[in-house]
Amino acid sequence: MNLQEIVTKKYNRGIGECSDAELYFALLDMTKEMAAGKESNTGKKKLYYISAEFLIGKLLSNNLINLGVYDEVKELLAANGKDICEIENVEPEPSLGNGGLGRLAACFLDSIATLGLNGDGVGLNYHLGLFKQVFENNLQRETKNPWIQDQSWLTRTDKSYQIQFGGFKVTSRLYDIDVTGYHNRTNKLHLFDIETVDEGIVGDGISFNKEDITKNLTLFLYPDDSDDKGRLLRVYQQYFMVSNGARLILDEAVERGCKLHDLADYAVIQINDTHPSMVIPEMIRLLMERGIGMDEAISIVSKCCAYTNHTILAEALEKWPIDFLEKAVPQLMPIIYELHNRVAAKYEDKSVAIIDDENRVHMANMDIHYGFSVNGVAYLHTEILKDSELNNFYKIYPEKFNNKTNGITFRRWLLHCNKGLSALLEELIGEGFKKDAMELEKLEKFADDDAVLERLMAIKTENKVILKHYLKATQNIDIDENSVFDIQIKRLHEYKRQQMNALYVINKYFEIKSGKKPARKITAIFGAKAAPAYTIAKDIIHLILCMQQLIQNDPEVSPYLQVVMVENYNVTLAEKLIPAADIHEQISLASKEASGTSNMKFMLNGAVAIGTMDGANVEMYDLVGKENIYIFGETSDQVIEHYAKGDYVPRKYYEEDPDIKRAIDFIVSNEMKAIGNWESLDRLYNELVNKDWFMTLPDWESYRAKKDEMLADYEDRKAWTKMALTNISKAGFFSSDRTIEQYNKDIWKLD
Ligand code: 26W
Repeated sequence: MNLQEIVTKKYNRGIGECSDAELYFALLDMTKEMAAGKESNTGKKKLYYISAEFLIGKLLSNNLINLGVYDEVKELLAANGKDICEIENVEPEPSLGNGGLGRLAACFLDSIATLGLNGDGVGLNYHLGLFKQVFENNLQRETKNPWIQDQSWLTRTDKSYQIQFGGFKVTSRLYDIDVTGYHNRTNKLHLFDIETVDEGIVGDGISFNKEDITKNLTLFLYPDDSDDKGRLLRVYQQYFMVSNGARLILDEAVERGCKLHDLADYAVIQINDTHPSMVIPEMIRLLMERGIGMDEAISIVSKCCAYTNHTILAEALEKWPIDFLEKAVPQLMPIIYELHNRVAAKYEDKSVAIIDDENRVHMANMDIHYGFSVNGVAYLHTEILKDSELNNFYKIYPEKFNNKTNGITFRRWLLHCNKGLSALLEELIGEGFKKDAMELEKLEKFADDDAVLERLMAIKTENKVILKHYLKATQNIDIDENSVFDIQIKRLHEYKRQQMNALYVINKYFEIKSGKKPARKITAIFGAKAAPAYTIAKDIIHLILCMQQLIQNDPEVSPYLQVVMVENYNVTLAEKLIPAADIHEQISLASKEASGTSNMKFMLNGAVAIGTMDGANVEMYDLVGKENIYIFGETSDQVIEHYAKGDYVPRKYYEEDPDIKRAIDFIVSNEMKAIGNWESLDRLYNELVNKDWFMTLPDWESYRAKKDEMLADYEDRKAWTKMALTNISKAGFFSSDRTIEQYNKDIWKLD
């Protein structure tokens, strides 16, 4: 049925007489119906991408684009006096992810379907998602983020399993979301849930009884893991996810004619970080339940499972205490012991053991021994894994290690979020780039075409105005489109160094006060959520929000500098912020950011990066050349050496560089203490002067100099726009279609 028919049937009215919400639900029905009509689930071998996060973003526009009807629907709505953008605003954003890892999973699903590959996602249906961030008194507060409505993208299926935990059982229910490929097939995102989940147990903010598993299991993504109860709940969630996933995989394989002995010909499982690692022992257990011997079960599963590592931060590599596993999933322990014993019998080296001397199970170690592939997510990251973090494993299994540099889907991060730029590109280089991203290189021949540069500039300004109106309407923030937009959006983490950017802002504040005014107003925009128990990260948010208030109220400074921290940064906001950026900040401490993916989105949208030689910035640098990116700071080798020698002393920088001292002292100044929380500001001050684990201070001077250089260069508007054009033209490599082709060729080998 077309939209008109659906609207008539559903509401017995014309399109023009419907509310935006009614039209959204009608479009939801239409899209689901169209998606159902597409090919899916063909091929003998199937990929299962198991992930605790799928940060899918709003789906309406993207589905309309991928189904090839966006323009048609937009025009039909317009002819009836309706604005498709207003209808998009009605859609709640599913908050099923946290950061890059979850968004990557969503981009991958889009590319898998677009390339026509047989592969589905498997995850959990968190009712309240990741928390919603609200600011109060310049502090982050967490509240729940309900997103599921009576009518939604979720389709209830009749799949249901009994999942056994230590001492009790739960019944699962599978919900599916269609994943529409761009002008191609439809795959599925399978989200498991339990029917006894009870949103009513949530009290203030995001507090709830963490021990009431049958009621809380699928309430939140990453419930606060600062205490044992929260961590134990995560084990329950992870097991629930993988046990359901493994059963689904077996059921589907058998349906396709698999005899279980040949499971590896029917299924390949990509383990997205360690959160789904229990799928290995669980799959072994299920195969044994079905009559396969231990040796063979281990061998089969080892041929099915591949592991992706997304971090080298030791604290993010999960290690579950045996006590937790004994309590939550006792049936897995005999298998985990067996897997451990086999490794221990072969390798004396304790660093490759599965169970350590403190009785903790190292999930990544299990993945590496009992999977056939281990990949990092950018060239540098994989090199660091091989050379240092996982070197002992690399020496045992060199053939398992491979790199798959991350990518992003251009459907969402260009066609959907930047319609002006997409239209210009189509006019200049044809439509080919939509399917073959490398065709963007054709743009390079316009690098000296003044008319094209003018139009690129105009599109950027238009996007800045769109952002301005959006922030005004949604957060009551006023920004000036004639200022330079300098944007840093990502999870709040010390290694990403939002604090360094904040110190730059403080320094600029002092410069302006002393009469050294920038050529043009700078708008420093931040967006970030801090994990609820990550105190210093919350302190950094507090600092930024206090600076925002302080500068806004200072008539001497506010004409030249503005700080904006957007509330509840999410995919929807990213879609507005990225097309509007002039400068993007990719300033992690070299060696710490596995890849980064916002860097790719900004590049594609014609922003210029300031960054360290870290993650995918390294490949970006290789692609655009040193003239088109602003690189500063120590190299990963230098940083790794500091850690090895333990020779970094922040206080030395604080005492020797008067600008650094002035900026850090300002954190605890009377001006700041008049508006801020003393405890938080003092803690952050002490952290920077005495610890600074992620080495902000050594890079600070080169960062300041590089950004000043960049801001000066911005004033040559033509030369700057030429840089933007080059960035766009070289962004093709970062299409997730390329990434997925590589996964398929090297790891999945789907037919
Ligand atoms: C302990 C549980 C845990 C640990 C870390 C949950 C979630 C995380 C992160 C949010 C994981 C994450 O998002 N990593 C990011 O993955 C991206 C995709 O590969 C990379 O681009 C980023 O560099 C990496 O930080």
